[in-house]
Order: sequence, then C-alpha cells, then structure tokens
Amino acid sequence: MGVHQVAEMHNVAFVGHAAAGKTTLGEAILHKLGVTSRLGNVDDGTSVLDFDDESRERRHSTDSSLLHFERDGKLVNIVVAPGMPDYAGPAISALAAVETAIVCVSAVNGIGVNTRRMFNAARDFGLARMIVITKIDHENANLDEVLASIRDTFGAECHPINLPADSGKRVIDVLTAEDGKADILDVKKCHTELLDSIVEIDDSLMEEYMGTGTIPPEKLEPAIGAAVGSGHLVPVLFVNSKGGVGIDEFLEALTLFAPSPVYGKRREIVRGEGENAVRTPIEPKLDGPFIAQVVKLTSDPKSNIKYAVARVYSGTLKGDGAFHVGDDRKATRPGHIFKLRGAEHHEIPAAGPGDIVAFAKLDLHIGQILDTDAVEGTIPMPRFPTPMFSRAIESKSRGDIDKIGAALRRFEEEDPCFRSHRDAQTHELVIEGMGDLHLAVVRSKIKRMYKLDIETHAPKIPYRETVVGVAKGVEYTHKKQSGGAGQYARVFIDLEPNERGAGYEFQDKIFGGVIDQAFRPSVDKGIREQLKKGVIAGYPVVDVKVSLVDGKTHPVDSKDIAFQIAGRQAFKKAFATAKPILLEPVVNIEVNVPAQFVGDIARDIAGKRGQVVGQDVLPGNQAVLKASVPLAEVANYSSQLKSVTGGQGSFSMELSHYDIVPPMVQQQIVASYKPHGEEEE
Ligand SMILES: Nc1nc2c(ncn2[C@@H]2O[C@H](COP(=O)(O)OP(=O)(O)O)[C@@H](O)[C@H]2O)c(=O)[nH]1
Ligand SMILES: [Mg+2]
Repeated sequence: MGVHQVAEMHNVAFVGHAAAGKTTLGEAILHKLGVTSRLGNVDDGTSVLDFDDESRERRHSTDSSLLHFERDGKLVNIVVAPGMPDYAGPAISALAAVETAIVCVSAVNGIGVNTRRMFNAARDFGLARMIVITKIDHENANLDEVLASIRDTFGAECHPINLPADSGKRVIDVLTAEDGKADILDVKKCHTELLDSIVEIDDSLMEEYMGTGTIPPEKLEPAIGAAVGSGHLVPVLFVNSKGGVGIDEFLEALTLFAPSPVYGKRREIVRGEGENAVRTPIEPKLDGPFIAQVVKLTSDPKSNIKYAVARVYSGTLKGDGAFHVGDDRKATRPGHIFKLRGAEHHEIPAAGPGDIVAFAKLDLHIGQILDTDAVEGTIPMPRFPTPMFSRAIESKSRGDIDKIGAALRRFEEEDPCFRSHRDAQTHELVIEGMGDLHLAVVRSKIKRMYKLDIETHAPKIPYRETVVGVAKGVEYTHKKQSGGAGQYARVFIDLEPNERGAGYEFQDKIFGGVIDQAFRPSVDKGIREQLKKGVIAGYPVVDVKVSLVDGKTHPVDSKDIAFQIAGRQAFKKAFATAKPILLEPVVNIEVNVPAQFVGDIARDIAGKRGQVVGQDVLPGNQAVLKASVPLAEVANYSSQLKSVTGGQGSFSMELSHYDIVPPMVQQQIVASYKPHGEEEE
C-alpha cells in the first residue's frame, strides 16, 4: 500500500449508542472485502474488532478498534468506537482522528442517549456526519419511526441516500435511481430532495441544476464533499450487517459522501491562549512538514507491545524517518510504521497525510503532536466530559503500591476520561471515571495486565473540624518521673474560633518567665501535630486561635517533647469544651436532563439537603438545573442520576465552599469515628 493522494483518503469513526451494531458493521465490511473468511460475531466472542479479553467477556466493545481498506484506489480508515457512555474517553478520541462521524442507529431501539451525545460531540468539533440505520432485517425494526425520529432530533438536513426495498433484502440508491419501489418513502421524492440539498450551497451549480435538471458528473463529487463537509447534508443509509445487505452500497457511499481531508474539518495548530491565540491551519500536503497527532494508545494482547496510533495531517514520514514529540528538542525514530486492523498489525513503508498509522514501543500520550519541526502549540482535541464518579482504591498487599501507580499512569495516558490522584487530606488513592462500569473495567484490566488485586470503596468525604465556642484557661500538666530522665511541662491555653478560611493562629501571651522562651514554640508544635489528626472525628482542625496564657517549668525535667505533649493534650481538652463542629464540602452541581425530569431532579436535590439556585430550558427539550448541595449527599450521584433518568442525564460539579454539618449528621459521623494509634501519656 503506497502513500495516497489526500483527496483519495476517507477517515470515519463509527459512533453511537451501545448495541447499535457498530462493531458488527465493521465485521460485515471485513467479511465483504474478504479480509475475514467468516463473519465475526460479537455474540459468540469471534469478533475480530472486539479482540481484547475484556470486550469478549463482556460482549461489548470496551475500547475503540481500527480497520482500513482500499477500494477503487481510495483508502478508507475506520475507527470503531465503543458505545457505552462509560467509554466516552476512547469514543471521543475516535473523533480526533477523522473527518466524518458515522452515527449508527439501531432500527429496533432507535436513538439512545449516546446517539445524541456523539452526534452533538461530532457536530461541535466540526466534523461531517452520516447516519447508518442498522438491523433493518430485525423483526422488531421500525424503519419509518426511526427515520422520522432522526429527522426530528438531528434536523431536516438528514436525507436518505438509499432506501430499503424488497422487505429489507436490498437497498435502492436514491442518488442515481429516479424511481423504483422502496419499503418506506417515495424514491423519486427522496432523489429530488437529496439533489436539492447537494446543490443548495453552490449558487452556480444550483442554477445549472435548475436549468438542466441534473448535476454534471464531474461536479457531483466536489459538491457532495462541500455539502457533507459543511454539515449542510447529513446522508442517511440502511444496512443489515448480519445478512450483508447494503454493505457494498455503504462502502461505495463512504468514498463518495464521507469528505476527504480536502473537504473535511481542517485541523489547526494553536499557539497561545484565549484571544491572543495564533491559529495556523495545517495544509494536508504530501511534501509539507510531517505533522501528526496521537489519538489512541493500545497494546497487543499477546506480546503486550504498546502501540501509539497517530493521525497524520501533513507531510510524509518514511520508516527510517524521525519526528519530534511536541517541541521536544530530541528527535524520535519510530523505526517502523504500522497499520492496525483489530489485533493485527502490518508494516508499511511510509505514512502520508490523511492516514492513520501506528508506532510501536514509544512513550506517548493522547493529544501529543509528532512533527518534523518541533513546533510549539497544540492541535485542539474534541471536548471530553469531566469524570465525575470516584472510588478510593487499596491494594491487598502493601508492596504493590508502586506497581499500582504505574498501572494508573498508563490508564490515564490511554483514556482522557480517567484520572487518579492522592487526596491531600484523606491520603486516599482516588480514581475517577465516567461511571461504575468504567472503573470496574479499569480494575479488571489492572488485575489482568498487572496481576494486581485491588479493592475499591467510596472515597472519604474530606470533612474538617473547628469550634464555635470559646475555652479559657484550660490546663494540662505532663509529668513522667518513673526511672531514667524525667519529663515535666504545665500549660494553660485559651481557645477561640478564627475567621472562616483564616486557618490556625498561635499567640504567646505569657508574661514573665513562667515558661522558658525556648519551650513556648514546643507548645505550638504539639498543637500543630494534633490539628492534622483532628480531635472529635479524625478530620483536620481549621480556623482556630490558641493563646498560651500560663504554665510552669521544672528546672531539670522540662524539655521540648514534654511541652509538645502538654500543648497537644491541653488543646484536645479545650477543643472538646469549645463547641466543636464539623464542616463539610458543598459543591455547585449542574445537572442536564430531558425537560420532563426536572421536577424529579429538583425534589431529589432538596431531599439531599441541597438548594436549587437556577433552572434553564435548552433547545431540544433539554433542561439544566443548578444547585448547591453537600458533597456527601452526591458522592454517588452518577448512579443516582442514572436511576432517576434511565441514563439520560449528565452532570458536573465543583467545590463551592465548606459549611457547617447539621448536628444530627455530625453525631453520626462522630459516633462512627474509631480513633486508633498511640497515646503516649
Ligand atoms: N439482526 C441483526 N442484529 C444485529 C445487526 N448488527 C448487529 N446486531 C446485533 O446487535 C447486537 C449489538 O451489536 P454490536 O455490533 O456489538 O453493537 P455495538 O455496541 O454498536 O458495537 C449484537 O447482538 C449483534 O449481533 C444486524 O444488522 N441485524
Ligand atoms: Mg461495539
């Protein structure tokens, strides 16, 4: 396979809801082209594209997968995305690699949450869109209804380019056929509407078409490229992947309707930020500088060799060539260039503009630029949703912690919707993802790939402790005079609340020399140690003022450690009597749901000690609800939202402030606190 002219390349991503038939359509293509001798089947684990153990066992794609083929001298690259919203990371990354999103919609189940999300994500990113209605053979297929709901949801720019006929045994091409009998709709009417839509964005072509009633063949392809590339036309077609109906026609349509890089979204290199950003469109030239972007990381399930998949935007890289990673001064020599097809890979001599290729054994991240000129800047990726579901993880054996760190870093590099961090306050290792399924898959992969067993539980809420009352002259004497050197320290302290956010303050109010100057900082140090550990429930103490007001020194037995202990103990005593309270994090939450759920969501938030602060109606019968609610009540909100809306909602949240925990809740938290560790008195 040589390097293709850019106009002869078509890059598409199959996206949409889970079980829409994306993977099966990929299998049908491989089978039709003779790449596979038997039609791969996701139901019995023989899918070539769902090749990893995780996808095979779960019977659904857990990652994106690649295939490609040549047809009439044109090269088509296909990225098949996973459909569950949990795998938004790989699904949205797939959009970064292509000019066209092929949104698959099952004729049985119609439009799902992720159909809409992926269609909109592709539109917002500026990609052309096509829609494939799958499973037209199914006994429960409802073609009229599905097509109507597609036009209703995604607009009148959705035009069938073929129609099922003979009870789904074949499809009629609407672009060329002017009559014929289809199972749904009128062929002639669809033909006219399609041609009208193609000529609409080109005035001179429109005039010519009005005059002659046809589009000259040499003008058809560029006109279609412009209409689909600009989103003015969203072609819709029909397939039965299991029975091989409409597959040839689909392949034909790909090379005609899916815009090549010439007509599709032009990527830019962006330097700087905001208004001052400088944007340089990348020309897809064979002999320009080599510019590519990493869009996927994967590993061979057998050899465990890592592959970085990159989309080339400009220039040609030979197998013995080199590139820079971003603006890194040092050049990288990939050594070999590969094409991936499912789990298979084969070497190619060169990577040309428009192609999607892979490099082995390189340490790369999704989104990085690979280029000959060590350019600064970024090629913007589509917008990824923020992971909102978190779990704390623990390993069964302590020695595994480094290995777990390495595993988590790898998943973070592979999946832009997966994150991990060590919580500064609770010290827990927390992983964040799109939902429970997402994190269950990560956990299972960690077990499989790294032979590590980890346990997960809900992360701790980072409460804080403080006081609202005052304690005066609280005394503590630390004395140890049994054997060896003795210890002696006596302190009196006052404790009062500090302003919210002001932190801890220590004041030395000793008159005269009742405590040696040298030991006064020891009292402060002892208290600071206790602040970290908390007093009533094990959470850090914030916003208190302590004054050291009196005390006593022993000429021989007084020492630093004795005053630290006395300070600490006096503080604990004072804290317990100064009306201790707990503070909890409160988040601002924004929930997006279909409008009919707004009432349920608002009631649910109110039941969670939350306050609704705003409500907006968005186009497409969507609504957004803004509220302020304690984190503890929404720590598991992704599951809760799913159960209220049947998976149709999404949300985001961010920390707003800390607020006082109601007494009833505080009692429960304090009661469940089991102090552990040494008390040295
Ligand atoms: N009857 C019928 N079933 C199909 C067709 N395409 C896919 N399926 C079935 O639909 C289910 C989901 O298919 P899959 O390709 O995994 O969907 P994906 O999640 O979009 O990749 C599987 O049980 C397939 O066998 C089709 O054209 N006709
Ligand atoms: Mg799939």
